[in-house]
Amino acid sequence: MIRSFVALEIPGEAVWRLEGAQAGLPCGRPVPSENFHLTLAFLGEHPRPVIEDVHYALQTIRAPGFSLTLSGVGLFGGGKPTALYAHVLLKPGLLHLREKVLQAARSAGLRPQNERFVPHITLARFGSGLRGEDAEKMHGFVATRLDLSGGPWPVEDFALFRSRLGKTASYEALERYPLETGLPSVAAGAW
Ligand code: 3AM
Repeated sequence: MIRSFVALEIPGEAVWRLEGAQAGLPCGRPVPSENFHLTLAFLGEHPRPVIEDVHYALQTIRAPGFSLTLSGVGLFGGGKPTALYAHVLLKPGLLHLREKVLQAARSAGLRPQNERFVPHITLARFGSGLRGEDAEKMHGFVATRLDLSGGPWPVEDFALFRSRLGKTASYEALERYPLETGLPSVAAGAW
């Protein structure tokens, strides 16, 4: 069985900014920078032939490249925060690619979750959730990171990842798929 997800890899300069944003984390487990990614769709655990079908469907995706822009940080989990993340601006190209990826997964027989898309890069995890003083400290920390910004950085491909769970999860890009990066053609009458 292969546990997998489809995601964007994070440009080097953005990784550097995100590492900076993790500095001084008051509690929780920071995500190692080699694990930074932006999830487009979590696929779950499936036998290899199913993942191969997903791969063939992902190969057929034709979608334009776009850019990645960091915009502040946030917490998942409401009153008991479970994760700290860097927020990424939701651009039309990113949303379009996500829709295409979900369609590809469905065409291979999967039923990926389709909850509201909050584009993000997870920076730290807090297990079952922070409470009391730890939660307060984390809210204070977030307040000092709201001005996190960076980019736009070009996104030229996306990838199918294998996830191996353990004390620290390890992610391996199984395949990469290019986005269309040609300059947009000038529309007729745009002169
Ligand atoms: O991009 P992030 O870090 O938010 O939380 C997991 C990680 O998301 C998520 O898939 C990404 C790569 O592991 N994930 C793990 N199990 C999941 C599940 N059962 C899940 N997302 C939804 N449902």
